[in-house]
Amino acid sequence: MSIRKSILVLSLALPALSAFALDNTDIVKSTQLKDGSTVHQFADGKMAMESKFGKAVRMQEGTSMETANGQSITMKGDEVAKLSVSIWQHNRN
Ligand SMILES: [Cu+2]
Repeated sequence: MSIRKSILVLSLALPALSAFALDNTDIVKSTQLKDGSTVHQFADGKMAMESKFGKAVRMQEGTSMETANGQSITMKGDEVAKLSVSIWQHNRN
């Protein structure tokens, strides 16, 4: 059985597991930062960092970030696990 098929079977078997229901529509806003990373904002207002290499990375809540167009954003939350799932699902397709 392929990995892809076992994931499908697993997600059908566990419809109540919220992580499997998560997709990129949970991200309401993605902002490119000056250093090449991206800050994603979820519907609940919390944020997660994606490095310029496309991996979910940690950032201390309250950290000030500079956007590519020179604005300043303050980090809210640190939803690294949530973003990891979104990135994983995105790359799977
Ligand atoms: Cu950040």
